[in-house]
Amino acid sequence: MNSNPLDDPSADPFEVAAQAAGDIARLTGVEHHDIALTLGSGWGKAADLIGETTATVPATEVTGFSAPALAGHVGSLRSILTPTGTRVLVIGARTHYYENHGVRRVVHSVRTAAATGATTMVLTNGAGGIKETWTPGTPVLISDHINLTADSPLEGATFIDLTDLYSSRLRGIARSVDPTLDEGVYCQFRGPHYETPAEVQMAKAIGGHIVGMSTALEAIAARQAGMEILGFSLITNLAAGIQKTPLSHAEVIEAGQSAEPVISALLARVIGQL
Ligand code: 8IG
Repeated sequence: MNSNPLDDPSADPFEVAAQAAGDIARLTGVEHHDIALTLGSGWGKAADLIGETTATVPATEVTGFSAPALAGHVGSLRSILTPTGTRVLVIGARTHYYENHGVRRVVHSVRTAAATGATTMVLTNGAGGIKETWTPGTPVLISDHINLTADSPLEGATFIDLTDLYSSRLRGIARSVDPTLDEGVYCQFRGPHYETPAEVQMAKAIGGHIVGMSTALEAIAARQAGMEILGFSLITNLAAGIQKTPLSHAEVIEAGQSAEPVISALLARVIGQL
């Protein structure tokens, strides 16, 4: 296994991110990116619709990135030039908290994106829905989050305000593209097990609408880096106990695949407006 500099507790994670940004500049030939986009399950096709991919880099060639844990999660970084001349860094290599590599590795892609110059961070994921009106395949905006991991990417006495974390300005732009977009509060659970029905009821009682295993820790790191954040969940299943049948990973993948063309087109149109 390759060693990862982020596994050395004495390493400065921002220095590692700066090195990673240097790798990206060298390997893509692009010095500066404007927008970063993390593609979660179901959102992968968006990259092809945003613009012209001018470089694709295996994540394993960039300092601090981990090999992907899941088949179907593309482990690469792409530099895309949009028709309006915006540079988008597409991150197809998310490290999940449940992989147990520590929170520094979870947020490394976000810190790297900031170090490439990106000032907008678009985070997407596949997730479970608590609102019964959301059928599998529904894309929703993230309006806020509840971090149930009991962890933070911030180290030491770093007090960061999280008001309007999921930018109401950017949500407004997304809704101008699709006025039917609903929104909800995302609860990040640790995973990798799905919730029990009782945990889903807890999430609902404390104000959650979406349950997932990513994004919240990344959003905190993006805010720390000064980025403006837009978050999208693809509801691939109703959360446990909300739907009457057991959750299966295969069903989740299938719902993602059938929704992918529609939501990817939506995401590409939104990116075009940012
Ligand atoms: I896709 O129902 C997907 N990811 N925690 N719960 C959690 N994560 C998910 C779910 C879900 N569906």
